[in-house]
Amino acid sequence: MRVAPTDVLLVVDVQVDFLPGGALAVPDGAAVVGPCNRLLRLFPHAVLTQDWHPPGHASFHTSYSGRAAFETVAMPYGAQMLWPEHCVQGSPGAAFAPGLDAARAELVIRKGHGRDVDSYSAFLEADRATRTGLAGALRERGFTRVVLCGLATDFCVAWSALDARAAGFEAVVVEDAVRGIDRDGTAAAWARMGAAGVGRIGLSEIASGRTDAAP
Ligand code: VGL
Ligand code: ZN
Repeated sequence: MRVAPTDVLLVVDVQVDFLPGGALAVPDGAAVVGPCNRLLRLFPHAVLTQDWHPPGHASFHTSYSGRAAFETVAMPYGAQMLWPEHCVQGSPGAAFAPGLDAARAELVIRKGHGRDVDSYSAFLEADRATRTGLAGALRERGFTRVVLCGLATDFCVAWSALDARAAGFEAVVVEDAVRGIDRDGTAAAWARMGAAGVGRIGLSEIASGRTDAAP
């Protein structure tokens, strides 16, 4: 694919807590930083997401007595997977990965900031009713295709790609610029995305649309 002026890159949750050594480390998560930087150079427009939870967030197992990480609890909006405390607002773990070329991004969407509702998706919180405002922002700017990279394939990347489709955008995930938390979950996420019309592409298949670049 060639990058078009109506494309926007969505760099999902490339944050310290999702890298090796972080509170909710994604296996091989650091491997996405280089490819995401390459994409940040290729795409003239980029938005970053930042998982951004208050202390005592409803997705933390420590917010319940006798609950372990990776168990699920019933929330008013459905089943909620419980996680180790991660990406607490303003904490070092919530910062963008060191080395991520974040400066050029035009917009940062922070998500999961309400104490009682999680948000894997950059578009819609887990109650599936509260909008983040991203769809409106992208539409107002005239973007029609969302190209996704970052962490984690089976959670925030997949939910964001599916919701991009649901909101009427084309969506494409760059397969070598994402990593998943769980292997089976990641395979299932790719299947769901494929069924929803989310495209899958390799980094090497993306050519710059900039007129100053060689064809
Ligand atoms: C994520 C679990 C909890 C993600 C965020 O970025 O994929 N996963 N919070
Ligand atoms: Zn989170």
